Amino acid sequence: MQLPELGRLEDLPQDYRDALTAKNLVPLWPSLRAVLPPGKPTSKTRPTVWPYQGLRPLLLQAGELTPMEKAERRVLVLANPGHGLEKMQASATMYLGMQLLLPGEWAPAHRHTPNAVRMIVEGEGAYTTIDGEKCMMQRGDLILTPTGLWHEHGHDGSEPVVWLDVLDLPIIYYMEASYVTEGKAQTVISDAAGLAYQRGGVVPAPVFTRNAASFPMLRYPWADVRAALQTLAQTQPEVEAVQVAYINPENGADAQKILGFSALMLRPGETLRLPARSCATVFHQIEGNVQVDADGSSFDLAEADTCCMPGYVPITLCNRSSSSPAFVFTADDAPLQRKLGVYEVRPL
Ligand code: GTQ
Repeated sequence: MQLPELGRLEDLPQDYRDALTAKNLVPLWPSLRAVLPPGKPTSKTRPTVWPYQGLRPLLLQAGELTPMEKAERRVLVLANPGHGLEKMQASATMYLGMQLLLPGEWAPAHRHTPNAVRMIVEGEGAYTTIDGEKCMMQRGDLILTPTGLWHEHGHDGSEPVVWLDVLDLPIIYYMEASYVTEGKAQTVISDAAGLAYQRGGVVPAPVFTRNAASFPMLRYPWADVRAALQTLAQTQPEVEAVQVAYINPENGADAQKILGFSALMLRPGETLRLPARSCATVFHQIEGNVQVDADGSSFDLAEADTCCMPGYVPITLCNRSSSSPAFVFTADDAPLQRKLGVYEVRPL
């Protein structure tokens, strides 16, 4: 239905507009359609792809140009031009960065209000220590750094290590709730982070001292997630999407409170049509080659490539190989939207 056209700012006499401005007042009607567009939100989030082979040499160059002491976190931010590059946003809520740590380097301990996760892209021998739990980094692993927990990154290996940071920094910053506290190097309490939780159906439950930690599992090894996807594909061939969600094993809730994370397997030659959802979605290719189509854009993801798509558009994923499965990591802001009551799925 066509909405009636509303009065414009220019329709008002200048002296009236000046009188409003002088009293910090603004008429709603000239802006009403902009803040409440009919049917579907306007989105600054543009479909955007960041091919890894394009950014990798620049990230390695940052390793030569900027020592750790001058960077603290050596990161190239994957910024969405629709929001303006200087905003450092992939979407309204999501921040993406590729972080480089060179052998022997140390990214000092701090803690902050935004939640972070790391998806390891390449290299061996690096680790991150979160509240005393040392988490080794291997390609495809997901490591959580929930809000407020101390974390620092170290590297005992011999090759550069790169990982993808996904943070809810834009929304926390917008809320004027983003800040950091610097700290001293942590004492490692355990280097078997989360191992106690990596068995389906059972969680640690010592009598009397049941762990009520809100983030009991910090590391989700790719080998286990990949095996879960392959088992799902083998045992439930009729399932529409071979997909697993990263959850908190104590309570089955999303692994973190604001952003949600999942892994998808596309069977050889498979095309998957995802309905329009209100959340924005990030796709990161772990293995294989997937074509992502949405909102008039088409991205051919090679290994380690990352793209983001706005909400409210259907998305099609297509495994370009007819002989090998493809594996994709996804991040979205569905957990936040569900909590706020604005999450929607619009069936195809
Ligand atoms: O590794 O702690 O990409 O604090 C941005 C902010 C990474 C980190 C980022 C951070 C970190």
